[in-house]
Amino acid sequence: MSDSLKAAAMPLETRRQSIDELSINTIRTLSMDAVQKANSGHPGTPMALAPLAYTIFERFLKHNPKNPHWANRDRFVLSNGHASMLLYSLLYLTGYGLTLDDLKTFRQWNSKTPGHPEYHHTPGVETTTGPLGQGISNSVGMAIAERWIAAHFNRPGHEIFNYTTYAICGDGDLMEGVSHETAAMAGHLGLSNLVWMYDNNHITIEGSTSLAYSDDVHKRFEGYHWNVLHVTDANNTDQIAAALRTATTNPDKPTMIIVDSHIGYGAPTRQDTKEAHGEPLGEAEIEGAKKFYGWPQDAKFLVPPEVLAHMRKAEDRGAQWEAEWNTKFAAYKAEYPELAREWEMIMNQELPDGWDKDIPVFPADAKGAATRETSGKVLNAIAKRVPWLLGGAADLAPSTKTLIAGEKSFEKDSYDGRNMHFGIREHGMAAILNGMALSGLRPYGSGFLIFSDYARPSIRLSALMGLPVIDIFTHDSIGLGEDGPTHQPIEQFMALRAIPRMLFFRPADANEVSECWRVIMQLKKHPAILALSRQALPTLDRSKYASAAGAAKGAYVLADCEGTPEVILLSTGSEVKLCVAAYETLKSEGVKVRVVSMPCWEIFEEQSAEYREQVLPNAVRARVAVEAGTNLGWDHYTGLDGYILCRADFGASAPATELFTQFGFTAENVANHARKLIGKGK
Ligand SMILES: Cc1ncc(C[n+]2csc(CCOP(=O)(O)OP(=O)(O)O)c2C)c(N)n1
Repeated sequence: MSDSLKAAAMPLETRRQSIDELSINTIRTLSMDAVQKANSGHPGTPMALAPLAYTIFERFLKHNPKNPHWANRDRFVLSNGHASMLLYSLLYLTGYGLTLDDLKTFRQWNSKTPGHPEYHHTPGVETTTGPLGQGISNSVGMAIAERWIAAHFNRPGHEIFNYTTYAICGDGDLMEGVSHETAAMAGHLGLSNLVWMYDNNHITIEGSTSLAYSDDVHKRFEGYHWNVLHVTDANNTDQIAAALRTATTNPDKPTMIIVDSHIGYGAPTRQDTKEAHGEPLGEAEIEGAKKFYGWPQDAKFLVPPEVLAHMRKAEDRGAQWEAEWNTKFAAYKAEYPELAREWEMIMNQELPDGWDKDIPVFPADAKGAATRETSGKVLNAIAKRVPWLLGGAADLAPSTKTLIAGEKSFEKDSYDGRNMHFGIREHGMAAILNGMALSGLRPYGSGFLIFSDYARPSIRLSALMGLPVIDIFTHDSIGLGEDGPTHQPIEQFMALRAIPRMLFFRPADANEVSECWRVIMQLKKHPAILALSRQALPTLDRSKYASAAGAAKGAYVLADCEGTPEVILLSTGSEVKLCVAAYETLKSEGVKVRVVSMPCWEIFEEQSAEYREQVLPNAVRARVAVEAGTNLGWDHYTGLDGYILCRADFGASAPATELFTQFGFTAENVANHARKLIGKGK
């Protein structure tokens, strides 16, 4: 039977429902049917939250389904991403280009409706969610971005940017630590453009939340300086709308709306049970729920035509909003052409002409400087020309050298500031950076490399989403010295290199820092990590050794011999200088030796086979890799015949020079291993 025939055959009860009720029940039943067909997924939460999500989309969200990228759209984030069918149903019904067939192929190979919402994959999905706590934390970054964009671009009489970010979350989101970090920041910053709606259903996977959770959410958010509202019945759309109205007119605080709901609402035996969370309901429960909703019990994927017609009006509203905005933007552009051009560059991921003009070239210097120091200089040189490059540190800016000179702090009373203060919240920082990057900005965060572990879940998502976030991690090895093994990264290089699509940079000297930044700024679909030294590193004499421009290829021959080398020394970051010193010794002994600096493995792997063969000739099997981190992975370059001079165990507390000596990171040791490999060992 066609949908319209089915709709015509709907029971009287169904037809008497208001268009709101019909629409809500359509969202519910589509979600139930899709999960059942996939035999996998989470039906209970879409059933419970359909009235909430419907009210947002129908009455509050300013969006344009025909252009999911419209600049001034409100953002909607489903942080409890397991309830993805709620979002897909809404995206289909409001006209984002999803089809009913897409809903019927929920969770299947190549479908537009994967298990959890994926950014870039499904039009209208603003961020990838599923790892609980991330979506709401991204929403804080989105709200921060809007505040900055509004402060930077709006002019008297030209309020070009004024959007709101809405996020729905569940118990899991609020239990996760990252939500505490980012909610605290949102409250501190007074982000009145942010609304979270908490699905207070008292159920998680193991059962009642009372097993593990007794936070007073109201007090918790009041304590963060949020405005807290309560909706006592998730089915009461008037109550929901009233709360949203209050939330969106609040002048100076983010709003948390606690919504009391019933998971699996309407299922005869599964409502309010843990089974409603993550199991298909089964045919009998579905029929019972449909009966409860006054829905034809045997209909599957039924969309009453009047519901589709009603909800697709979102397209007309959206087109009109965007057209009005385009008119406003045109007037703005006429008056402020340079600012308008800036915005267009942001939208197109372009960089201003001459953005890299001031990137310094550092003169050779045996004493040199820490790469964190030179990075600070390069960052400042770029920031002057790229206004939307902004960021900060997790309370470590004096160490990470990430302050932009002459710029204000981003604070409640100065949203145009570019120096951000994330507090001691690495995870929250990384999640916020993702939200900012999703809003078009080029955000950077910084901290000690060891604490990348604290930020890792969000860093991983930046890679999965292909966001050009920049993470500046300093104190990148045992070279940080006396703080000891708690602070000395060992496995972090490899752990970060292991993240697909992540580009991990570890420059060897000041000029490699410049070149790495030059590459990083041009990235559009990859996040980057810059691992930088605390300790000074010599600035190599580039008239003697190869140009640092080679860093753009990920790895390059830094120092070479005539003809084919007998042995190759490979290294990154602070250990390159040891290889260069060993090279000089070996060369003076008549050994044919090459040094390869490898600031970014991932980029090197992208080079042509010819280039890689030029740098690391297959025939040269005597290779010594030197890196003050774990050995795991280096055998990819050293092969079975090479030697890996690494530190696979934890570090220790002592001055850096002592640690390097004790752990064998000396030029002499490098040279010895090289000699041994070519049978010239002493
Ligand atoms: C970081 C993280 N840990 C664990 C999970 C697995 N998981 C998915 S849903 C869920 C329970 C969430 O409960 P709640 O937020 O109350 O969702 P509801 O049951 O209301 O749908 C868990 C533990 C996850 N997705 N992310």
